Amino acid sequence: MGRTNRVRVLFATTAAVAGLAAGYAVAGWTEGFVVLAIDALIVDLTPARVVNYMIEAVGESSHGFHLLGAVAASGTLYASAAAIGLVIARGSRSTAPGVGIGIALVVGPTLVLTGVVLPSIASGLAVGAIVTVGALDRPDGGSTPDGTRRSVVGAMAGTTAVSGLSLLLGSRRTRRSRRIDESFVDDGRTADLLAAADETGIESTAVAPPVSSIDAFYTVDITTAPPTVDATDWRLSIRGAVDRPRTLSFDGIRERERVDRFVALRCIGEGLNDDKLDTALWSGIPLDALLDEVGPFGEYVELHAADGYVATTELDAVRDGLLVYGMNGEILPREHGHPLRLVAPGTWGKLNTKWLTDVVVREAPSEGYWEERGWNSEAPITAVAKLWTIDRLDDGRIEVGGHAYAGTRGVDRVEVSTDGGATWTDADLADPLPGEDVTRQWRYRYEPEGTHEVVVRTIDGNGDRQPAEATDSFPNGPAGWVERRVEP
Ligand SMILES: Nc1nc2c(c(=O)[nH]1)N[C@H]1C(S)=C(S)[C@@H](COP(=O)(O)O)O[C@H]1N2
Ligand SMILES: [Mo]
Repeated sequence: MGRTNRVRVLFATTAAVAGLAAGYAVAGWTEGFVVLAIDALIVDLTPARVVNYMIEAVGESSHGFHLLGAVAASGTLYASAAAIGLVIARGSRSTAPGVGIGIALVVGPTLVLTGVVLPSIASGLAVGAIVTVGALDRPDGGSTPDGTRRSVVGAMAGTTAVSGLSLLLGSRRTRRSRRIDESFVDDGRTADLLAAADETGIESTAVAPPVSSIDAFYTVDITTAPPTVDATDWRLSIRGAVDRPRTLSFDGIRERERVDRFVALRCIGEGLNDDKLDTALWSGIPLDALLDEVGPFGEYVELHAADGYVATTELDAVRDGLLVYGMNGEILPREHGHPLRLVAPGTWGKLNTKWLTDVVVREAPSEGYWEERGWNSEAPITAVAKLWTIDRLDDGRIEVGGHAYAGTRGVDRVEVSTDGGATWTDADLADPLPGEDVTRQWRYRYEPEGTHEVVVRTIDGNGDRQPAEATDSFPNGPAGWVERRVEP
């Protein structure tokens, strides 16, 4: 590479870093940040086979891979814009046209990708600034190699300093975007329900509480950052194959009589003993009542969301669902679907659409995000006893424990074997939580003898024992008995 080219690459790279930093400073970790917009595009365009493989092989951390791709793609975009600007600026008498083109090539695509004005302009100006510094350095116009080095180093040092500040501003912006200026108006009912739920808890220092805190509750998203939806502008539209389509506002929904219900969510793509299974107290309004008002004449439903997600199933599968705006007595947090999500007992997590915008009734079945990728939305929830904790007690005994779950069939018993499945004993169970689709804590204490295999299985409310046959999570959810080796 010639010296001029090398200098150009250095300036272009610096400009890209400056542009991304400026965008992050203004947008924070939201969909207004170009990296996350490109990331969402990558997720959208990734073939189903790859998405399924990543979920099974890598799990949630698979977000890291496409995020890396998104950083590379947005960096390349900004660096190319800067390089083109630089070439034009250096080739003409005035730097203005080159700088202008560099800015335009950043602002235009960023605006198209994110749809948000301010971060786009901030990125454009940052790239423009570096292009200006680069353009003022002209090898043919009297700049010495030393002068060039000084301006490259200056641009890089300046960018590093500004990037540090951007990190700070961006993370403050992220925090602000997570805070929701809505209070959950409650009459103390949720607090009473949560206190009563706490009472059902099993005596153990290791087993997770019966109701998961908002922070402990798992999240699964198709995008890397949850969308920011302002409840004031947001509307829920119920339309399609219905006699009287309706649009509801957030206030309109909150004026209706509220229902509070404990419901568990579990991700169909989780590993057998993973912890993408949690129960919370959800507050909202019954979907059924709204359906009666609109008069559906189709049997299928599409649930559309603000992040581009669509879930599809038979209407009857979600009819018992709640449209919720409250979680554990608080306003539904952004990562769990603010302002409104569906929580439908008896369904896998993926139908429980967050950031819900449209309920579209259909006369024929259609395919949503996961259905297009081969996952079965009608698969019954598989039964599971999770073996989450192996706790050594002070008296030398071992306590194993976890949560058991079988969808709306409920959990009647949990059986434990400490000899690899040869003999079985009943585990202690927590009192059941109120609710028809909830998890149940279990624990078992015993005197260990040497290295041994602990196996657990549940028996559901119908008296059916969890099948032993192991299957992958794709496409019907994970099955089989959880087994863990315990060292003395
Ligand atoms: N809009 C939207 N809704 C969504 C998802 C999503 O990516 N976007 N993920 C689904 C999946 S796969 C699961 S398991 C649950 C998880 O809900 P949680 O993140 O609140 O635990 O949300 C479902 N609803
Ligand atoms: Mo999921």
